[in-house]
Amino acid sequence: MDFFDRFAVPHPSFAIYASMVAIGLTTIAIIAGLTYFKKWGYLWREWITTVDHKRIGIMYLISALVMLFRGGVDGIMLRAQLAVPDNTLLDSQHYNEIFTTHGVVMILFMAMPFIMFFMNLVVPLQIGARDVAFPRLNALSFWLFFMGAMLFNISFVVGGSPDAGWTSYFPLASEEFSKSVGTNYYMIAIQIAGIGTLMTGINFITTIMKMRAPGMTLMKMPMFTWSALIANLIIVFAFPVLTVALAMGTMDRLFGTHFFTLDNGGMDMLWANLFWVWGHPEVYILILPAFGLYSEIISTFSGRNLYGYKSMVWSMVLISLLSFLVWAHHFFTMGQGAFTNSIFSITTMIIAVPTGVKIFNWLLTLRKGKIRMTTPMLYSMLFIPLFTLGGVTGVMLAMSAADYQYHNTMFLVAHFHNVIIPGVVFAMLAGLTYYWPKMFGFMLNERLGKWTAWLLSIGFVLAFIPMYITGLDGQVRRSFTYSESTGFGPLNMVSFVGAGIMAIGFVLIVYNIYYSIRYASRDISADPWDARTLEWPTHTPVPEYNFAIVPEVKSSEPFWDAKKHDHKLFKGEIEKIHMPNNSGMPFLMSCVFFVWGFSLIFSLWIPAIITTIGIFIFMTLRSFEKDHGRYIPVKEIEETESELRGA
Ligand code: HEM
Ligand SMILES: [Cu+2]
Repeated sequence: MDFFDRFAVPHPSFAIYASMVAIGLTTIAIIAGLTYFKKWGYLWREWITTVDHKRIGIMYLISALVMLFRGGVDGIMLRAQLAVPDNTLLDSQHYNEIFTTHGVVMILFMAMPFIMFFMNLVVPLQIGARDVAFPRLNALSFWLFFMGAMLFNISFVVGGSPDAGWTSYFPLASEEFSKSVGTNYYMIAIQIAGIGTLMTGINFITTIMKMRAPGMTLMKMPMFTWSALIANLIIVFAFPVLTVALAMGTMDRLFGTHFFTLDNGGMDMLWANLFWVWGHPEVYILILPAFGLYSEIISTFSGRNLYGYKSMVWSMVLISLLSFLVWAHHFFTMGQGAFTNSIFSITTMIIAVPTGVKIFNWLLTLRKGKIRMTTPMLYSMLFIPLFTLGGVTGVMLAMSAADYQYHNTMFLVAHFHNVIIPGVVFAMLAGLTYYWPKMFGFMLNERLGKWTAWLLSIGFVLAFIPMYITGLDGQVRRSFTYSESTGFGPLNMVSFVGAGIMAIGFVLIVYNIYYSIRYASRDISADPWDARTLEWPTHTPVPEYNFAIVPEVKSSEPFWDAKKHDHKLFKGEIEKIHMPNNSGMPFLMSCVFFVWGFSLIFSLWIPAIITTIGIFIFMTLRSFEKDHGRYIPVKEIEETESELRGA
């Protein structure tokens, strides 16, 4: 019995049991459906074993959308609990668990895969490449991310959720104060997903440096590719820190080491430092690709090239360097002294300068543009003022002396949602609408899309602006309730209504997908937006090999030049194309990682040792494997091409 006790939920409630039943029923329904429609083979051949960057991208997208809803439900529950004073909907333990999983899911399992989706889908196409540098590694990255996400998501029904915040500060996160296995899930699930991310970083840096089409010098790369390159450089410098911190945290929890404890030579501030040396750059890994997307969208729908290309690039380079020099602004009040605080105050504020440069470049692009107000453009227009507000409150937080007032209040919660929702989430939805026709051959409905953009914006303002006020008045974050006498009640009710409006917006996205699948015209060209870069002259759907003939590039907007000046993008003859073979190994190896992670979380040592050996066996097998891919013959390419042209 003792053995099974560990898997039980330590602090159960009706909602958790209901979720268990729902998860069980959904799983059975999916398995039954796949069996009934005989789709197992298709799923295995076309998706699970795929090494095609476009399909891997779509799998990232599906994961991100599912996680958006998981994290969103968490967010609504938090707001519902705070809607009225002295509410008893959730108790303190559940509130702790929910803000922790909300934060982790939103940042690591929703926003990250969304960014990975865009990088996978867009970068190879934009640089005129046929694939990424290491296609099989790319599949392994995805499956490791996926298994990490799944492992994290079963925590609340098997053994208990983490409850020490998404920052998991020690000593709170130590064995002593977080007794359930929840924080083990945090340490190990993020570890597995993080290894995948690190490999993506290496893969895409190599891809962008080595596989650009002839003529595409660095300073002729499209802006999204630039942003992806810089984000991946940040990944390669930041993620190893996370890997090490999580490994140390795991050892503290499982093996009784004392890296982060308060006795035996441990140092809790070491965790805070390591966490934020990764954590601050992490938010730039999210925001820079978002900036890249906005740049593509704003120049396309303004009908002109991006203003200040070079300053756009240099501002991103500068932001990436500065992102590593500001981490201590996350603990101004933890006693590091006035001099240290001043230094980090200043470095933080300097980031506003390159960011401001970008905002002005977008505005100047718009100024002389012929604007087409499509859904992606509407998101971009809403982004500029809303994001600027978030930037301004960021500078307020950067003043270390003033931070003693804001610290750990709702002001901070308002600030970072203010940056991340208009900055990152809007960019993702804009980019999703923009690239949807390239992926699936039909457009999302524009009317529903614009409704969504407005609902999300209005909901956002109602949900988060009141938090600035209650925060300045002293409402603390991560607290499950407050008393009537504080007077925070009415503003929190407004917040709850705003969160509800946002929820309607998110549901509308799903409805839009459903509606467009049913009713949207399939008769669209490969270039429905009249766009400017190399992803658009490809056929829709994009064939496996992307480009039958590799394009030749003369500027950062080769497709636009080709359309306006009658340049020929694709010169030369079709030749046989080398492509990698599918492989089940990345998936199977990731499954072993999943079991390995699960065993460690529950201290099941024998399976942990067996799976560790298993992982090394997979690596050994791979290194002896002789698979050199295959060639697609010219005849097959010609057939595919003429079929796609005809369609
Ligand atoms: C959809 C609407 C959303 C709502 C209603 C919402 C609501 C909340 C609330 C009420 C809290 C504060 C809990 C507390 O401190 O008492 C919170 C924390 C947080 N949220 Fe959101 N959120 C939303 C979207 C997002 C998104 C899109 C992200 C990131 C991509 C995000 C990331 C976070 C993080 C990192 C925390 C901090 C968790 C912690 O304190 O450990 N949220 N959210
Ligand atoms: Cu920071």
